Amino acid sequence: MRLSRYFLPVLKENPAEAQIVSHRYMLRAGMIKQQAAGIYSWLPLGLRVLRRIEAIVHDEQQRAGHIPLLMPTLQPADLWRESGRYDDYGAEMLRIRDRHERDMLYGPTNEEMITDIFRAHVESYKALPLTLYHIQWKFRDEIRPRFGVMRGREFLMKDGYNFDVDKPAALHAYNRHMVSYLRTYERMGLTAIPMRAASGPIGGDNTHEFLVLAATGESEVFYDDRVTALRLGERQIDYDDRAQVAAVCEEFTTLYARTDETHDEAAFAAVPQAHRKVGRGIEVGQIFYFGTKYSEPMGATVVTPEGARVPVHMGSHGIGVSRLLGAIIEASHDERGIIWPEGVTPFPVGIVNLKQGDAATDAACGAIYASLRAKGLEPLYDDRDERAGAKFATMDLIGLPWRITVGPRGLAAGTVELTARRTGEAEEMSPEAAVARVAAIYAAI
Ligand code: P5A
Repeated sequence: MRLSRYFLPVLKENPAEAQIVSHRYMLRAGMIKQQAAGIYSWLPLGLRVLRRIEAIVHDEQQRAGHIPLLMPTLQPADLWRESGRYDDYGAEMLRIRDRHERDMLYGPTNEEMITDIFRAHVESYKALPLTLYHIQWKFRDEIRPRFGVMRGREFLMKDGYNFDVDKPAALHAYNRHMVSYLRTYERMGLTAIPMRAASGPIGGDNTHEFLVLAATGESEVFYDDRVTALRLGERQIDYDDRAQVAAVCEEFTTLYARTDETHDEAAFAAVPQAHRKVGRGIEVGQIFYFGTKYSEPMGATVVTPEGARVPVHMGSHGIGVSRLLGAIIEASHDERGIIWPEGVTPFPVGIVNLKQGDAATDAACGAIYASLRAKGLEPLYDDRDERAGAKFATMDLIGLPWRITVGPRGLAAGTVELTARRTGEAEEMSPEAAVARVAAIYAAI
């Protein structure tokens, strides 16, 4: 993408309404624009990151055997009357009436609708286990939307729902989600710690939240700091292997880690003092097992091998897709701007032309641009007629992990400069070597 032809409405000033760094940088980098409290347009740069995050979520869900579908944002109130949640959900639910006076709502979550789909089409235990998921906009009329996409009213969620014949099978689905979430967050460069939590309006008593530690997080968290060193890494997971999946969950949930809702002072006191930490975290996901809470009132049953008709055991599992942009920026930035991890960056590399209009420099930039694209890497090429300082400031603000700087002086010696955004380290090398290096970095992730 040539910056001269792109739409990147960067702000020079710090927007007054932004209280935390991720919100400030998302506005300044021209990623989002607020349209109403807690409701945002996704501008091109923000959309590119959102799509990258979605792609990782899809990839890891499907690796775990979960099946995508797409449910609508608007739902009939009658489904929620069946589960009993229509009245319980309260003021957070946006209620709408259509021209036929039918009660509708903008979905805050989809337990009822997925249960309706299941009961319409599934009869036998032979269809199980089954996990369906989608990535879809939700609306919750939060009383205090704030911090940009972090606590929006309209926000993008991945929500998945498992259907199993009995509790042990459903607990395996719960564990499978926990492990697939660990991998999902790691691919985004995040450490998200599963913490025992409270279930709220979703229900059930088995639930974990995934927290990214950050001073600006909305949840108070209590943890043994050895939990922050755990990594799934490259290990192979067989998602059908109940024992292996359960062992990973045990590894990640044995050390003390709880949100304030389930915090237990006595148990926390048993953590060696040097490891006992109190902090704040951003909730980037939550998983639930709630048994037959929806299947029973809504009649979602299967016939077992013994011929009995039983309500299915269910759970639901959510990732805050749009919130993740904020969480990643909170975890990865400096005083000049965002530092995207390679896994989610909007563009893999930026090209800065130090002397726009100089024939040799323009040609070298054009060649680098073309060869990166030929390798499937879309660079952001700053071909504007601007001072070098302004170009560097834009690149630093929008946070591309790598930058290739091209100028007449370097070219005379046959070199360009490859700079790492995170460390600021720069290396001179031939244009071909810079392209090869960037390609190798992205081939490895
Ligand atoms: C699980 C999936 C659920 O709704 N039902 C379907 C269950 N869980 S949850 O914890 O309430 O939400 C899942 C994740 O969505 C993100 N989230 C938000 N993101 C931005 N703005 C909000 N107002 C908001 N509310 C929830 C969180 O990351 C949460 O973990």
